[in-house]
Amino acid sequence: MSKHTSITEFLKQHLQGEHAISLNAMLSDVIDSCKKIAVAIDKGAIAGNMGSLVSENVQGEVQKALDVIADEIFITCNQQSGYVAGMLSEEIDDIIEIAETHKKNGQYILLFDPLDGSSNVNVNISVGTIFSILKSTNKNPTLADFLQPGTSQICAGYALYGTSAMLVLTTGNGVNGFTLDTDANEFYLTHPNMQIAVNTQEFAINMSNYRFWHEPVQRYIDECLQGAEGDRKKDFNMRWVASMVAEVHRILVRGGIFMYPIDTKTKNGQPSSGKLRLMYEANPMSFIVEQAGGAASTGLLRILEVQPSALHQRVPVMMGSKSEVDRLVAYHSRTRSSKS
Ligand code: AHM
Ligand code: MG
Repeated sequence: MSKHTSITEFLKQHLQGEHAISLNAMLSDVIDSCKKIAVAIDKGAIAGNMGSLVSENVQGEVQKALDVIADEIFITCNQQSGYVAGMLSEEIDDIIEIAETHKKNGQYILLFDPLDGSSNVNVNISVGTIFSILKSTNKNPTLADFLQPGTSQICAGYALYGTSAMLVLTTGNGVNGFTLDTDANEFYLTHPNMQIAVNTQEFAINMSNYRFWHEPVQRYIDECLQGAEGDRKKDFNMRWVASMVAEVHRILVRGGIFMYPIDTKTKNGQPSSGKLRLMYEANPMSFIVEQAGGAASTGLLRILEVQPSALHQRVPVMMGSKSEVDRLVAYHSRTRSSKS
């Protein structure tokens, strides 16, 4: 018997209010899918799960990239509770409709990135799954039902497939982290009431984009790099895993700031609006970060208050220790007011 509380027991004890029964059923399916994805990741190349394309191996067997496998697992498992009315995946352009037989009590929308950081798969570095749950007013949700701001989320979480597999969750009442015991095939509460340190000396950003950033982000990073000799009067450390789940998890454990800002690059002739997706990356992670005492901003707006206009919309992301996010927001507002 583990001395830790199992996630099943924890949810039974802690979920309260109007969503308790439905959330319990939905989270049980989310948990199952994350366990299955963890197994597929563990097997890696042995199961032919690597590579970046759906392809055939020499025996003519179909090999699938892990992000396709993770997506299929997540979609299949999460139709079972009967509470999900519609889904949105990073891997699929359109809304995923749920068969009538699967939505007896369909009142919720599940949004997810089945395998975030998947460029890390072939080099055996941490990846994760991110999810967000919204209430739907409609049993057959339309685009308008999906386009709710992050403040409407009733639950968000991520699984991190790292040195151990972990599941981190919020239902708007703090953040709790669970570690997968692979022998028992159960997650146990190992990180209760996670809190982000207010002050930090660690930042995460893809430095290769420096010349494309706007001035407030360049200024913030310049000051971090100047360290003890500069205005910040302290040295900073830098990390970049290229997996948002791993960066946010590190911030929950030891503080720091993670940024994927807007830049001056263009894609298909369109100006950049950041790399990360609002609905199933930025919003769930912002909900978790705020619930752990941190902050999350685009630089100009609280991420959770951004009104979505498209399912796969991208946003600039700055999240983590509150004092650092506040500083970045102040740099952005100074630039804005000096231009007006
Ligand atoms: P993905 O959803 O296609 O994996 O992309 C999101 C990932 C984030 O996890 C990570 O922060 C970022 O992309 C890494 O970007 P870069 O390739 O610039 O390092
Ligand atoms: Mg992603």
